[in-house]
Amino acid sequence: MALTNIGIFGRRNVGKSSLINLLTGQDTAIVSDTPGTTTDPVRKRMEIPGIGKCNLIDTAGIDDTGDLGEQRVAKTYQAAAQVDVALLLFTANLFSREEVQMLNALREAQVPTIAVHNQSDIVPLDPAVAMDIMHKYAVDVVEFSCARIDDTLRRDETDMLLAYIEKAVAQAAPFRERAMFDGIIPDKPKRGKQHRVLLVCPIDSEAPAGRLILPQTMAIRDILDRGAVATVLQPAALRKYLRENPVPDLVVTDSQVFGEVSGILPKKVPLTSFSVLLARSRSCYPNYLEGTPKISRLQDGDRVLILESCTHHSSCEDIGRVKLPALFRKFTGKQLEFDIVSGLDQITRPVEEYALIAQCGGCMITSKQLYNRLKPAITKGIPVTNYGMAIAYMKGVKLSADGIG
Ligand SMILES: Nc1nc2c(ncn2[C@@H]2O[C@H](COP(=O)(O)OP(=O)(O)OP(=O)(O)O)[C@@H](O)[C@H]2O)c(=O)[nH]1
Ligand SMILES: [Mg+2]
Repeated sequence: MALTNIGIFGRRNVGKSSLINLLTGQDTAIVSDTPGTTTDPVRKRMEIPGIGKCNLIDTAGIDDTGDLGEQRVAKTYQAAAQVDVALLLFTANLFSREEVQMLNALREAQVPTIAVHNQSDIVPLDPAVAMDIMHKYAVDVVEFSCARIDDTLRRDETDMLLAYIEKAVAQAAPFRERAMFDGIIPDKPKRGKQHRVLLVCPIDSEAPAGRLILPQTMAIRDILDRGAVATVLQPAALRKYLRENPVPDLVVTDSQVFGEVSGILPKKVPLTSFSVLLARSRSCYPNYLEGTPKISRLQDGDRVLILESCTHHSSCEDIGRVKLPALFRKFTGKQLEFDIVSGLDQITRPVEEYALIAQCGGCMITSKQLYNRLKPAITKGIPVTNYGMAIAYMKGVKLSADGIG
C-alpha cells in the first residue's frame, strides 16, 4: 500500500509538535512553550487504521522571523509542496495572513488540507470563524485540543480528526503511489498459488556497478511483499530458462530489450517493463495511456520535449538523449526537433510549442512532483508519454490499460 505523507503546519506554539506526539503516542518531537522549538521538519513513520502507512511530518512555525527563521519557513514551505495531506493548525480563532498564505501554497500543490483549531480547551472555536473559513477557502475546520483532561472527549476528538484525515487521504488519491504490482499480483498467495515472476534484467555497460537500478529493486521488494516468487536473469539466459522451467505467470524486463524478450517468450506469457510498472504506480499514468498513441501523429518540424528527471542516472540519460530521439525519428519517419530538460530545471520554451512530451520514469522524484511537472502540459491538452510506454509502443508491444503486453 502507498505511503501517505501527512504534514502538520501552523504558527509557532500552536501545538504542532504536541499533535504529532499525540497521534504517534510517543515523544516524537520536543514540545515547549518557547516559540520556535521545532526548527527542521521531524518525520515519524506510523500505521493509522483506515489510512495505512503514514509519514507524519512536524514542521517549524510559518511565522518565524529573522534570518534563520526565514530559512526555517522556507523549509516548511518546501515540505508543504511534498506532502499528500496537510493539517493547518491555528488557535484562538486567529486565521489571517500566515494561515492564508500557507493555505494558498498547499492549494497550489494540490494538497487536501484540514484547518485544525487547536488549544480549544483555552479558547473554543468560534462557529462564525469556522463558517467563514469553510466558505472562503473550502476547507474542513475541526475543533481540537491536545490537552483535554477528559479521556472520552480526547478520544472522540482524535477519532473525528482521523476521520477527516481519512477523507483527505482519499482526495489525495490521484497522486499517491501504488505498489508496483498492485492489481496485477494478489496481495497474498491465493489458494496456495504462488505467483511466479521472471525478471529479465540486462546488465550492460550502462548498468550501475555492483547493484540493480531502483525500479528493479522496487519490483523485487513488492514481489516479496506479496509472497510471490521472483526469478532474476539476463536476456541471454532466457531461452535456456524457458526450456527447463515452467512458464512464468508474468515477465518483466527493461524497455530497451522489450522487442528481443517478446520475440523469445511464448505468445501467451504476459510481458511488461520496469518503467511501465513504475509509470503505472504513479500519477499521470492515464495521461500517458492517452498520449502515447499520439506518437503516430507527429509531423515534420514538430518539437518533442524530453523530461529527464534524475540527473545522475546515466542509463536514463542515454535513453533520453540518444536512443529515444533516434527511435522517434525511425518510427515516425519525420524530421523532429528535440529539447531535453534535466532534473527539475525550468522548461524554458512555452509548453505550447511542443507536439509531445516524453517523461522518464521519474524514480527519483515523488509522484506529486511528477504531476506538478506535467500539469501545465496536461491542462493545455499536450500529449504526454513516458519513456517505457513510448518504447513499448514504437516496438509494437501493445499494452493493456494495466500496462501488460
Ligand atoms: N492548553 C493547551 N496547551 C497546548 C495544546 N497544544 C499544545 N499546547 C502547549 O502549547 C505549547 C506549544 O506546543 P508545541 O507543541 O511545542 O507547539 P509547536 O507548534 O510545535 O511550536 P514550535 O515548535 O515552536 O513551532 C506547549 O507548552 C504545549 O504544551 C492544547 O491543545 N491545549
Ligand atoms: Mg514544534
